[in-house]
Amino acid sequence: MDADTIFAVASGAGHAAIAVMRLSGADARRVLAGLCGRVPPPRRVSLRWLGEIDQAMVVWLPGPGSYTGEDSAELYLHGGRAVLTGLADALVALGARPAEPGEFTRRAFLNGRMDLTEAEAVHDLIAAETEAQRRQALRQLDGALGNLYRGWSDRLRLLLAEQEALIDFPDEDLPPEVEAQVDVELAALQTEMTAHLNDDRRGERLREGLVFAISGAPNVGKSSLINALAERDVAIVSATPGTTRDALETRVVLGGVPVTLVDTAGLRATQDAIEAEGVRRAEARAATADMVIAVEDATATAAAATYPGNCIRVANKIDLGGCVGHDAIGVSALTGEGLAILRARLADAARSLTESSGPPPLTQARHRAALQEASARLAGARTAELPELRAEDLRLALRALGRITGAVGVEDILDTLFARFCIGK
Ligand SMILES: Nc1nc2c(ncn2[C@@H]2O[C@H](COP(=O)(O)OP(=O)(O)OP(=O)(O)O)[C@@H](O)[C@H]2O)c(=O)[nH]1
Ligand SMILES: [Mg+2]
Repeated sequence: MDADTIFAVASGAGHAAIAVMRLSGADARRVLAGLCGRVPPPRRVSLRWLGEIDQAMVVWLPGPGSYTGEDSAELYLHGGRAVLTGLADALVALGARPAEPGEFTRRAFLNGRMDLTEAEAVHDLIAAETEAQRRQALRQLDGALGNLYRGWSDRLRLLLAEQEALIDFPDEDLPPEVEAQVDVELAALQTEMTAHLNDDRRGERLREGLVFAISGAPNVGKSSLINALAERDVAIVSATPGTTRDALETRVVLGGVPVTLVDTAGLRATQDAIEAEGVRRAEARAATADMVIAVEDATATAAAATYPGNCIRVANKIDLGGCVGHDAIGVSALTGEGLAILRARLADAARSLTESSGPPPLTQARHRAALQEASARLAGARTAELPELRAEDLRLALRALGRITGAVGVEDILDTLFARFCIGK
């Protein structure tokens, strides 16, 4: 166990009315007493002079019922730079050291206050930009995802115990129903895992945000459309076809989901090497986007390109007349006509790409990899010829599941996982 007592400013950087200093570790009581004399009663806000540094509200949070599980304290100070440096110097003089990013949460995990999915949710909640992301992180923080995986682990553990009994007492004939029952349960678990894995990456998409690429022929008004949707001047608009070369990005919120809109070069065959590179990039962005907004000119006769994935067709420049196909949305980036309808359609699309009903969705590639491994081991267990081999597959499946919640073998990933956190969390 880490014996250091750590501290960090948990509130945002810079000058503010109040700043929160956090302290945690075996020595927290002595350090706090050194700062403010008498340690206040637990979990009560008390006003204290911190030597000559500041007058602050102080909360003493003894372990194991604290966030980290260790003896901890929080101090609400005046948020000036000199106050915080003065306090940091005093804390170092008393034997504490500045915390690493995520170190409080890492200790909370190591002390069994939360599992890894909950620790990841703390990070996601802090990073959440939109309502839908916040809800997903909060649900995960509440243990929904961890409980799902632990439920599967518990069921696997029962099956493993039955297999082990079969290995240890091979002569005691188990009734054939037991064997059949094991296979039924294995099949059920595998079906549930497969359904969870085949979720179209909803949870991961919401966590990471979506990418919608605006694509189409030159001059149809793609750049005008991104400017209209983002309500700011993202891209250069001009009557010269082939204006946009680089892919330009801007973040918007649609249906509670963060969406990166990408404006791309107009698609056409060209001799110009720079424009050709733009076209190549445009095609690449459209191919990897979660959704393509395929723009065509309502007054032109040329049919718009078709895209294999999710696609919304938009016929622009309806202020000039022309016609709008039955599966396209008619808009004018110039007058704003039809844009509200387009926005609503895009919001619906963003929601339906990320919304999930039923069990909580998978939110991280790390979970996905471990679940794929667990699912493959289950498949192995179902076809294993010998009880010993079947038991080994079940053990490996359990291990893979355990890595998600951090129940087993995660030492190697903790550094990378917590390094993404803020200092003070
Ligand atoms: N009348 C009318 N003109 C438009 C509309 N949208 C764009 N334009 C004009 O069409 C021309 C091309 O617009 P852009 O937005 O630069 O088109 P683009 O698709 O980004 O073109 P490239 O970057 O060259 O592929 C400009 O002169 C715009 O002012 C519209 O809804 N109505
Ligand atoms: Mg353009």
